[in-house]
Amino acid sequence: MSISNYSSTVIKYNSKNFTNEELLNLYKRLIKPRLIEEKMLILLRQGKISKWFSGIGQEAISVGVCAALDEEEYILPMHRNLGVFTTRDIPLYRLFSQWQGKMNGFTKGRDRSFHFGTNEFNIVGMISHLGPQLGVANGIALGELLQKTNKVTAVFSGDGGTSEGDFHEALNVAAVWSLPVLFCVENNGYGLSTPSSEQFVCKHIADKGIGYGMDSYIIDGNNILEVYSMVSTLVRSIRKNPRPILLEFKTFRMRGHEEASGTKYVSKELMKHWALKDPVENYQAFLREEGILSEKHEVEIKTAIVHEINTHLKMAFNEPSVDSTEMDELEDVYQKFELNEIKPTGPTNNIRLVDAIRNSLHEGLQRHDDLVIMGQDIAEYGGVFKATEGFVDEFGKDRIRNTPICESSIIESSFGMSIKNIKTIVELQFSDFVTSGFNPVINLLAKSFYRWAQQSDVVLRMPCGAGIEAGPFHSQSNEAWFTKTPGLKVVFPAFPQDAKGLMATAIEDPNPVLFFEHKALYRSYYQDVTSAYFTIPFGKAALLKQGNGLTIVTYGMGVHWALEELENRELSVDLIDLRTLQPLDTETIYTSVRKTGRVLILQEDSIFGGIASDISALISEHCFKELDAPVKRVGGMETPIPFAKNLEKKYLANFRLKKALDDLLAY
Ligand SMILES: Cc1ncc(C[n+]2csc(CCOP(=O)(O)OP(=O)(O)O)c2C)c(N)n1
Repeated sequence: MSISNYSSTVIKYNSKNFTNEELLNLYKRLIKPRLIEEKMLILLRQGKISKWFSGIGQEAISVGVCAALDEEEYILPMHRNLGVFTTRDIPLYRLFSQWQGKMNGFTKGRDRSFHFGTNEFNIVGMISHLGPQLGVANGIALGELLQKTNKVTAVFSGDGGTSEGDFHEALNVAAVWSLPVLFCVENNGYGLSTPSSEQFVCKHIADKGIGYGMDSYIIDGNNILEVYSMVSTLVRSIRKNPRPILLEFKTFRMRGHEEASGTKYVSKELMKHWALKDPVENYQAFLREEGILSEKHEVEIKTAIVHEINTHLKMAFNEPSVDSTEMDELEDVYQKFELNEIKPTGPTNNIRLVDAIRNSLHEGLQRHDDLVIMGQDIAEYGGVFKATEGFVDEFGKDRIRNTPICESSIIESSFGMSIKNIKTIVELQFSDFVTSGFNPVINLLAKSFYRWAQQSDVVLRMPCGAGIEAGPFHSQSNEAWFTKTPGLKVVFPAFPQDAKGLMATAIEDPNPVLFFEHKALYRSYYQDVTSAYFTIPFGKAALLKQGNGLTIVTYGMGVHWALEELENRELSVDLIDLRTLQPLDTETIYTSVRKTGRVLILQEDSIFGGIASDISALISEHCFKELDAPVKRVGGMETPIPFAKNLEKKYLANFRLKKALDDLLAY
């Protein structure tokens, strides 16, 4: 613990509007993360904690921004923002336990360092990918706006992080939707080892605000009073007049990217220059010179904080290492959900798949008066497949939201809305375009419940499938990209009645659901669909035909191909329509295969790495002795999906179905 030896300040402070008590409070807040870090560096060298991203030299930003917000206002820090966590007064032992992967942390040992969120303290921590934070902040801010809370959301990024597409998308969406978000960019000169000059060429990051039609300001990030005053003024203004603002805090990273990586690539002169601008030392010196902080008081304050640190460290070290059962881990992948199963009864209407989905969405909007649907062209235009036609007139623009073309940001926002307990449905215009929002699906929606018990109450609508001569980017059946990721549910109905009931369940389920809708079935297939509201549980396949000679396992368009093929044959077949792929109804599959001894698995997607391969492996493991023939998989060719009719026809699985069936029966 050092006592300030600065004789005068390099930073010029303007304390005109502060009382001495306020100035001292900020001082206590400012030195706390510094003192914790000094301790952490020792522990790191002793191998007692893992990786550390130092915020030394940047504390005034975390502390100043956080102190300027109300405690109920969400703040989304990055890896160097210890000061956010301490300013929100999280008990230190919980932070220390988090860093040691212990139970008193926030992730049951499942994630490290600052990778956690806590609604108790209105903090949402980052995922490693940096940029998604910005889109999540938009979702929270949209939630605040719709709930009329007059609250601001603040989110951090480094200068390096601003190069990510997420940054551009988030600022654009926030501007278009006038979201009350404070985008706080800490320009500390480097992204890992890459200097800002190799990251972007505009003079200031704040200049980017102009491009998004957004006010932006440059703030001396090492001057706690400037940070606090500016941010306080701006948040007061945003609360009254919701809009995003971009702030660039000029600062410097005084230590390596992480402790192990060093600072060799930074010149000594630059280090010296910024060392003189140390935010803690300067502020201390200022308070001393102004007679606000005596040496005795400084020692008292520091001694109290060091005592707190040591006491809480002891608590964390005394806590046993984390351990758990396989069952405990598996149970925390999905939020528990008891479906209120409502059976379909009453009159029916002969309608198409797209009508059934529209019907179910409409019921969802009526049943949940805060449910929001977002997607490209879904409002006045009604969506490219017209699934949401007319909704905007009935439910308004707040709930039926056209989005800019930015899948990542919108999916990140849907996660943010979930944090505000608002259900969202996101329509991907074509399921192919989910690649542009892949990261938040796989890393935010899928993993957040397991990591910090945060639900992702989101349905992603995925119009998919081939047979419409639309080529490689409008025809994919990409469900297997998601069935392999724990934390996601994957639904793929083949019939209008199932689509309606499964969509109703998807809306109720607080877990992230990818809902695949085959485009070629939207308008081609009619069925008598129950008019009243009903639900269909996930994980229950439908046995469409029963027989003893063979089992066909399929879903989506495959069901219709199988039905067509069976029309021309006298065969005794169990035909299983899976309906949901995650959860998968393995019992129905095993029971049937044990009875018939022969199985063909049919999918539209190409075979390798698809769900048919996993089902095949499961059957081999569980029904090997009952099999009379090798498991047969039939799927699309191992090529991208071609455009021209004849090529597409040969690509598709039904082209090979007849022969595969013959081979299997002849075995
Ligand atoms: C998408 C992604 N790419 C690369 C990385 C590896 N990475 C972690 S932090 C970092 C540098 C970030 O720089 P900046 O945003 O300026 O923040 P700083 O570390 O300087 O605070 C990099 C490249 C990552 N975490 N995520």
